[in-house]
Amino acid sequence: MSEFDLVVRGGTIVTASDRFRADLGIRDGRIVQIGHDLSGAREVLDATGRLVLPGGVDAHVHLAQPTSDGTIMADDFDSGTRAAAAGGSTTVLPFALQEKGKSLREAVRDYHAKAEGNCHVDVAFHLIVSDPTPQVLGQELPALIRDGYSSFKVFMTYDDLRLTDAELLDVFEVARREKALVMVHAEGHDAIRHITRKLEAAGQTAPYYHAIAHSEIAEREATHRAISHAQLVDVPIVIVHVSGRDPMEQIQWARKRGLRVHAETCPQYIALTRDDLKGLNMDFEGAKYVCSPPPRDTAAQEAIWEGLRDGTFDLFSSDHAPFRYQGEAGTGKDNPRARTSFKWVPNGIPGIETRLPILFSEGVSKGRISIERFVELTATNPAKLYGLYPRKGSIVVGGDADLVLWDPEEARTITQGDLHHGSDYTPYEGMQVTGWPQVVVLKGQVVVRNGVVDTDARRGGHIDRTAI
Ligand code: DUC
Ligand code: ZN
Ligand code: ZN
Repeated sequence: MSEFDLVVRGGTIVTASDRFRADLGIRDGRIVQIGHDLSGAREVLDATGRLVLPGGVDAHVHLAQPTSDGTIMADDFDSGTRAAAAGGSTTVLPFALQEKGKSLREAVRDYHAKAEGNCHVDVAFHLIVSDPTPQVLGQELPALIRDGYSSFKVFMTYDDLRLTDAELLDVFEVARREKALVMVHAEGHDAIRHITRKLEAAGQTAPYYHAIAHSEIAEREATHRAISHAQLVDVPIVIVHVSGRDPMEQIQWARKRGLRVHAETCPQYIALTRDDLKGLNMDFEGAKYVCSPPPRDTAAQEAIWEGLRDGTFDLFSSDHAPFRYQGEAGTGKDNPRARTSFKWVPNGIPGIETRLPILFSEGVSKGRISIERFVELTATNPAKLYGLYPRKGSIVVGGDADLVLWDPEEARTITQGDLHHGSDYTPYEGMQVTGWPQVVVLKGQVVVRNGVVDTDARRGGHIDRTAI
């Protein structure tokens, strides 16, 4: 009998703290040895000239999520997790969303049914709490947290999702008692609505004006308000999808006071600007870039890089929220109502497959961050923060053998035709990147080889966070 099922030989292993040459011995889906000249394997992967990274952990993705206006998300678990694998992520955390008036427990049950048997990588669900009724606060949420759904998102904007300040404080209290982590979408609803009304009155309804309505000031104000509420209750929070310097400064302010405030940013805030929402001469093509918060300007991008370097950010997630541009019968971004005002354009852009190549290329290849920091932001920290470490997020004996053999020299031009997601476009079309995942291993099994996904395999599944 072979000692190992798989040996990964001759690569440079990178973790959040170290970079070294070694072989990896894998048995029963786990790393069992890190050493030199390992032999006795059923299969050997030659990693010469490759970086061997922990599989990416994408802690913020939306798959098959219901929307209030009937727009259909472009990815279900099959296509979304296939795209994740192709882009080097072996664990993703999507959201089980409670629709207003409905049960949170039911939402989790439905979401499991959607995921079951359809995952190409491992998944763990965050919750979205949109209707904190006494039943949800008193029973469903505490019970779900104890069952391992230990992180949930709340919104400070959107008519169908937002919580009032009083409700935010109530859910923060539950999180503190049950030791859950709250992710906050911090944008001030009334400020956005106020600007939107003025823009619409002036006939400024093209997609570009989404970026004006969703002002960074509204993001800054809401970030501070969320932090203040969390301070009052004494609960840790994550401010998700931070877009620029103003909200970053609020997070730095909180940290200086010893508050437990974590922060996440995303590819769109280093690779896009609000000018992308202009499309071609302020036409509707700009809808392809509509997401919230929107990308800002080049100064904001520089601020984000500072935060990625200096530790302000813990997490670099995709915020993959995929819609088709041209969906059938009004189900895409380009639909008749969206043409009447930016406020009806479905919010979100695809990015699950391009997250790692964009940060690697713009960050590591261009010398802005180290490869160790890349691993920390994209795999280790998300695994630690969301209760998946050390099984996920690093390369350790006993951990899952989730690995990426990364070619740091591969030059690619990102283009829709090469991607695996369900959207009919990528906002990064034409972007040149250096560095791409070549082989991806999930629990000791090769799921991507030479960039080609084993589409039949579906070796992923839901991770029970109580069992880590
Ligand atoms: N928030 C997200 O996290 N993703 C997409 C849209 C949004 O508002
Ligand atoms: Zn959000
Ligand atoms: Zn999101």
